Amino acid sequence: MTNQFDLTDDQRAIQEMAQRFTADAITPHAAEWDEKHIFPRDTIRAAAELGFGGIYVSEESGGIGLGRLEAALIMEAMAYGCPSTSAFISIHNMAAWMIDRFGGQAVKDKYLPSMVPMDRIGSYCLTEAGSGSDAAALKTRAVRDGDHYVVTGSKQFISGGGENEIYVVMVRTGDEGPKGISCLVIEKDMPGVSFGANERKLGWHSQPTAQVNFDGVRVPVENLVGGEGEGFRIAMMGLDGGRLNIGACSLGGAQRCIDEALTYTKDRKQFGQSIADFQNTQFTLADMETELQAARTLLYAAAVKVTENAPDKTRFAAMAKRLATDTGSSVVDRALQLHGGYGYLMDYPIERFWRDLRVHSILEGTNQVMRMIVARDMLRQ
Ligand code: FAD
Ligand code: 2MC
Repeated sequence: MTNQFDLTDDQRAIQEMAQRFTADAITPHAAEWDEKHIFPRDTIRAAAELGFGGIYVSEESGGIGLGRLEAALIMEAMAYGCPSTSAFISIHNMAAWMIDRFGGQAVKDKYLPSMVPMDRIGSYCLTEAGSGSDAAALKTRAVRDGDHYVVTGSKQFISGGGENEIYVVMVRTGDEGPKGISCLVIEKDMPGVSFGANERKLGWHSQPTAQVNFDGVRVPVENLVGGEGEGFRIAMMGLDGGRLNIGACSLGGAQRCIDEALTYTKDRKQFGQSIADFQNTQFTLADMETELQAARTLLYAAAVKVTENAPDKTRFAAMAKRLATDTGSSVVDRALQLHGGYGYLMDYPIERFWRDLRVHSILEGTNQVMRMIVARDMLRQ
């Protein structure tokens, strides 16, 4: 990786620590996790020992209190080994941050001491079967009953569903639309919580995805994060950071595939020469590198804006997520082409990255929704 974007010494040290952790604890196992659908809880806990379970959770709450560029560097580094595991850790960070940033002291004390070390892992629950892109149309209902909310409804496609202990759930406490939505922390073991089957997916095999159901679940009022009606804004602010991290996971995966393609094309011989000697190969590699560096530069710039709470941070996070995930997938696709038939085999890692990165253009807001966010903001001015 040559683009260092004027990183500080501390940022480089964090990046190098995450790269070393990836080389030792992620890369050697990622193919097996993918093939056998292994959820690597021990490796995830080991990541938390480095502080990666509370990257932008404040130090007062036990996190390491870093900014969003540092988080992106960590996610990018871990995705070099396994984009699915890196993204899973990112989602936990988003959930923990929402509790830390918007929760009262009681809810923070109850959950963050076990979430930061990832003894208890967090899921983020916004999507429902009938409301994906149109997230503000969600129907899961929470009705106040004394000092509890009674929650009924169902969340679809939840990363970590059935495995994770903590669910940060967007529920309807008021009228239709975004202003009727609140954010509640619900535990796996609360009576009335149940899970659908683990979804069978194209990629992201190192983590489960499942429906999460709530049937009259009694949740203490102290588990409310932020005020009633503030849940949608909190969910969107969580996603400003989550989208950066998903983009960073695409950058890391694509970088790995560029490095694999460099090695392979120098080694592979056809027509009596290395395929790296064909100008088509060289031009392809040059475009892959150029486009990835451009996407990386935008993503790092967007991360700084989210850290600084800049007024245009949401637009930049959306632009960066769109560009990094589309570019990442396109780079990996070209790396696969350069591997010829071997790229299609599980003997090489490329096909796994191709499958894992594909979903990044869909989740945490589809890339069409990202364009919608950008254009709306442009037209508002
Ligand atoms: P839809 O909203 O039905 O979209 C279908 C198509 O229509 C898309 O191409 C979309 O871009 C397009 N479209 C929709 N509206 C518009 C519009 N206004 N203009 C133009 N095009 C439009 N959600 C969670 O809350 N938590 C999770 O942990 C989570 N993890 C996930 C893990 C996986 C593996 C997957 C696949 C999804 C996950 N999701 C999660 C859900 C994910 O965020 C949604 O799938 C995504 O937001 C899209 O919603 P949808 O699937 O309902 O598609
Ligand atoms: N930060 C702060 N506030 C925000 C915000 C942000 N990033 N985005 C929106 N808001 C506010 C907004 O300002 C408005 O408040 P007010 O009326 O006071 O001004 C309110 O929220 C409603 O916003 P919109 O009017 O823009 O709401 P709308 O319903 O039109 O749609 C849209 C918003 C489409 C951007 C949103 O529904 C969306 O992001 N959809 C995609 C869903 C998504 O990303 N799902 C991801 C699930 S998680 C996942 O996939 C994982 C893998 C974890």
